[in-house]
Formats: sequence, C-alpha cells, structure tokens
Amino acid sequence: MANKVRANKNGHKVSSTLRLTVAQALVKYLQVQYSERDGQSHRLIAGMFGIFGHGNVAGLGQALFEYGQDLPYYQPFNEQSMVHTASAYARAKLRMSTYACTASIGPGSTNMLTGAAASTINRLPVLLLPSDYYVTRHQGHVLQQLEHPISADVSVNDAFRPLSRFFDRVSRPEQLLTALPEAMRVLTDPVETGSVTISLPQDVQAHAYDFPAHFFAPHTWRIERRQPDAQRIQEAVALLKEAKRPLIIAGGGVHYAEAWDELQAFAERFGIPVGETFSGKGSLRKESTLTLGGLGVTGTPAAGRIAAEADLVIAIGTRLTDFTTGSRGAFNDANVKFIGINIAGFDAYKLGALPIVADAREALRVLHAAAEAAGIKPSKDYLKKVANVKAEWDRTVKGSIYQQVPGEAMSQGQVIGVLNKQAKAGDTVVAAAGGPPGDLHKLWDATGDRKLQIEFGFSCMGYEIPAGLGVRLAQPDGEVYVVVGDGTYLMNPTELVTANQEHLKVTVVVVENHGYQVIRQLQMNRAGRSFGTEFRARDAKTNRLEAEYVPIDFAKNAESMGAKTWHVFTEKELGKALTEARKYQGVSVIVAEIEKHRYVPGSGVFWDVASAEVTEDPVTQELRKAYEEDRAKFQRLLY
Ligand SMILES: Cc1ncc(C[n+]2csc(CCOP(=O)(O)OP(=O)(O)O)c2C)c(N)n1
Ligand SMILES: [Mg+2]
Repeated sequence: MANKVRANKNGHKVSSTLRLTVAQALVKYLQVQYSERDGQSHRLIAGMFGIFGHGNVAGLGQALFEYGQDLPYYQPFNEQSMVHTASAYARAKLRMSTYACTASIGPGSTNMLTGAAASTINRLPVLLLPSDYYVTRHQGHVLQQLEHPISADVSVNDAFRPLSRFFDRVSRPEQLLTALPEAMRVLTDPVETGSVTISLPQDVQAHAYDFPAHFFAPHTWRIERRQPDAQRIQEAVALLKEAKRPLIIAGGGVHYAEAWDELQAFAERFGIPVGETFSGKGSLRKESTLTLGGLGVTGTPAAGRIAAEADLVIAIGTRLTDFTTGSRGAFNDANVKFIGINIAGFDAYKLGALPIVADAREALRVLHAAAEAAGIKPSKDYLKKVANVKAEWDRTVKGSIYQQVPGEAMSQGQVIGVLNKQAKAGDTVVAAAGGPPGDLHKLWDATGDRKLQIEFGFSCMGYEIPAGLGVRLAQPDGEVYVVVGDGTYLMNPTELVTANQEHLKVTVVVVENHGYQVIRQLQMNRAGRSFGTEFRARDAKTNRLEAEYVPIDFAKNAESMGAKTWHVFTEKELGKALTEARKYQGVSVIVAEIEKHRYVPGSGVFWDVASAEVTEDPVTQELRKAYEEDRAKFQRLLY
C-alpha cells in the first residue's frame, strides 16, 4: 500500500491517497464506521460473515486476510443463515450495529435473497455484498452466469433490488466513494433501514485505485430522534379526551426507540391497557395489570376482547400486519379511531390513523405531558374490566394450558410453561416459524427482562438457529434459547457448526411433533383434510403420504454437529435438561417430544385465510360457509 501525497503545479499538497483494491478499501472503510444515539457509540459493522467461491476469494477473501484484523471474519454454512445471524444481531443491538455478508457469484449470492427479504421486511439493517460477473467481459460467459438473451447487463443479483432498501453495483473502483456512504446512511436511518446490497463484480473487487486517504477516517452516523409535530399532539389529546376504552398496541418500534419506561409511565398514568405485537413483546417491562400480553390472531383472548371493544387504538411502532389487526377484523367498535405513532409516515397513516410521525420515545414524552395538561384521567370502571379480563386469561393458562392431559405427551404450551419457569432476567428466546412463535406470543412472560426475539415479519423457517447465534454475539450474558419446530430444524440446522466453531453458548429446543403441525391445524380449519403436512411415508394404496410417521433422530443429527443433546418426553425431564444446559458452556440441543395435535387455545381473533369457494367436498363446503360468516362478522374495511 503506497501512501501518496500529490502536489499540484503550484507545489501545494492536494490530497494523500491510498492505493488499494476495491475489496481492501471496503474492508478498511467498514472498520471505521460508527453509529451513535443519545451519546452512545457503537461499531456499525461488527464483522463480516462469508462463504468464499471464485467470485470473492481473490477479492474480499484476500482483503480480509490482509486488512481485516479489525473486522473479524465468521464462517457460516449457508449464505441464507449468515444474513439471519446479522439481522438477529442487529435486532438485539437495537439496530445500532450489524454485520456484513459476502457471498460468491451466482448461487452463493442468490442464497442470500431470502435473508435479504427477511431483513428488509423486519426493518433490520444488514450489509450484503453479493459477488457479480466480470465487468470487463474479456472472459466471455463465466461459470454460474445467467445469460439473459435480451438484457446483457442483467445478473442474478438484480433479484436483490426489490428486496433491498438500497442497491448499487460497483463496476468501477471510484464508485465506492459514493456507494459506501449512501449504504451507511440507509443502514442507520430508522425509516429506511433494511437490507443494503452492494453488488461487487469479481474482477472489480481486485482492481486497484488511489483512494483519498480521508475516505478511511473514522465516521460516525448519528441516529436522530425525530420530534412530534405539536399540532398532531393536540389532535391526539382531543381523541384521548373522548376515549372511553383506549388501547395501546406496542410494536417493535418501542424497543428500537428504547421507549419502555415512557410507555409504562404513559399507560399507567392514563389507564390504558397494552397489547404487544410479535416484535413488540416485552415492551412493558414491569408486570402491570395493564399488560394484556400478545395481541392479535395469536395473542391472548384477553387482548382480543379488549381490542374488539376499544374505541381508540394507539398503535406505536407497529406495521399493523394482518396478525395484529386480525385481517382488519380485530376492532369491532363502530366508531373506533386510531392514532399511529411511528417514525415512518408509511406506517403512521395506516388504518386511517391520526399520524404522529416521530420517534416513539419522544412522541410518548410529549403526548404524556400534553395529556396531563389536558387533565386526562384513567377510568376506574375500564381498569376494573381490563383487570378482570386479564385475570380470567391467567386462570386459563394456569388451570388448563399448563396441565398435563392424561394419556398424552406433553403439549407445546407445557414446554413454554417450563421455559417460562426456568428463564431468568437477561435470557432471550428466539422463534420465527411454525407453532412456536404464536404460542410464545401468547404465553411467554416477557416481564422482568426475559427477552423475546420473534421474527414474524417474514416468519422464515430456518431463521431460528442462525438468529440464536446473532443474539449470542450481541449479548454475552444470559441464556439464548432457540425454540424451533422439527420441520424447521430439518430445513436449516447447520449453523450449529458455526456455533461450535465460535464457542457460542446456545440452547436449541427442538419441538418434535412429526409434522408441519401448525399448518395442519390451519388446513383442518379451512380445508378439513390432512394432506402433505405430516412427516409420513407413502401409502401404497392411496399413493399419498399418509402411512406411518418416518423416524428421524434429531438428537443424533445435532450430536453429529458437536452439540450436547437430550431427548425428553415430560415436563420434569425438560426442566432437568434445561438446568443442565444452563450449566453447559457449549451448544445444547434438547429434543422435546410433544402431542402432535394438541394446540394452545386460540385468541378468538379472525384471520383471513379463505377456504375453497367451490368444492365437491362437503367437509370443505361447511368450512367455507363458516369462513364467509366469520368474514362478514369481523372484517370491516378501514382506510
Ligand atoms: C421458508 C418457509 N417455508 C414455508 C413456510 C410456511 N410454514 C409456516 S409454518 C410451517 C411448518 C413448520 O413446521 P415445524 O417447524 O415442524 O413447526 P410446527 O408447525 O410443527 O409447530 C410452514 C411450512 C415458512 N414459514 N417458511
Ligand atoms: Mg413440527
């Protein structure tokens, strides 16, 4: 690396430069980027995950070896996984920090697409560096290249465009000078953040350029706290004044804005119950009679009832997806009104809400003061009603969900009950797809700093184990529990090897029920026939997958990747395994056999998944009728 100081014709120094390859410049640049909020500084890019192939081994691989001392390299075993790890890390770090991910040309890069979508949908910053085909084209068409017959400049990496919040292809070295600052800006913008993709052609990664030295000076990207508009606050106070049955929906934005104390103070001061979305679980950190737990399709019946009758819904930091709004069927008061507090106007205006486009913490502080000044007070009757509804649900949980049904295996509800009992402050549970996220949404006690990371924006099978690693990388203390269905485990167990490699302590609970049972439940409710949702062998007579359950030894599989394993059948055995796993410093996998078709009770909130409109099957015809009745009863179009 030559450090050049140039002089212009008058003899003045103009700029010193560093001659580096594109990949080397990228590595050096990423090492000195910082995020900052409220005076707290973080390394924005903590390291780089990657799988090398011909597309990046001589470019980024070489650069990481030579200049990557301060940008640790991690080795995943599937490119999709590394993006999930980066997302989960970013989430645990409240979006202040993330990882970069490098992948080789072609399949290595397209393997990241699912991860890219998951990050963008969940608004989690990740920096993706897919490799791309030669810019020079001396080589003709190369291995793994898509030969598009009419668009010669299209590559498979163009598939990242709709999944990214920022996309650029660096086809000349100097483009890094504009591409990278824009990438960092988007990563640290709370509204725009998501997957940021910089496509790096293989040859360009190794091309050299005289980069200005100041490009590698440390840079801090400050994350702003946007203040609410004063007039909107007054309008919101007017709505609060009229409201008799207000409800707060707390979403992930409460966490990202660190608005926990402000939310608790606001809810308690004005007597407003709080239901939490998947991402918003744990928003109310202290136990309170106002905590309704999870809200929506997989929420508690208590939250469902309060939502159905609410006349004012204050949605804070939520995207208001169908699971939260019951496919727009959860709010049944004829005159229900909405206030949307969100950093993104896109979300704040949803459901025709009065929008407060602001940082959640700042908005709550200002709204609190304004509501107090307006003399708004809690209603005793409403508080009593909320407490009663909540107490009824608590009795159901203790009295039936956590009880063993004689003659059956334990239920998933019981598994969560045991986990709830075992979990301590600082522990985190991770889930994403299958039955676990919904049941945790309903049953997990997230008070007392027992954290929960549910990825339910994309609900991506295969997110869970890589995400467990991401959470562990972000927080060295506390247990990291990954709760994963058997189907999901089969889809992507291999990051257990990375966990071992990095000596990351994680405990994976594989819930074994021999099928995609949450989908089978939906199928029975909407089609009425079990088909293709259980792990059964082919039946010679029917030519369908409905013969015996296929044997799978999950513990042996996990053991083969270096995990310590347990196979448990009862609550007692599960409790013992969890206690032992807490003491074990490596990767633990507990396989818990549960009753196949024993489900946790529903919330009573509608979810619009339509049965077939025409069918010869009388069972499905009946279900279609019920579906149409439910839709007519619950669903109103709200603009
Ligand atoms: C990548 C991906 N493919 C398909 C789905 C649709 N899906 C949602 S849950 C589920 C079944 C998961 O099975 P398992 O992990 O065994 O959990 P269980 O349903 O038995 O609780 C499927 C296939 C998905 N969410 N993600
Ligand atoms: Mg299963």
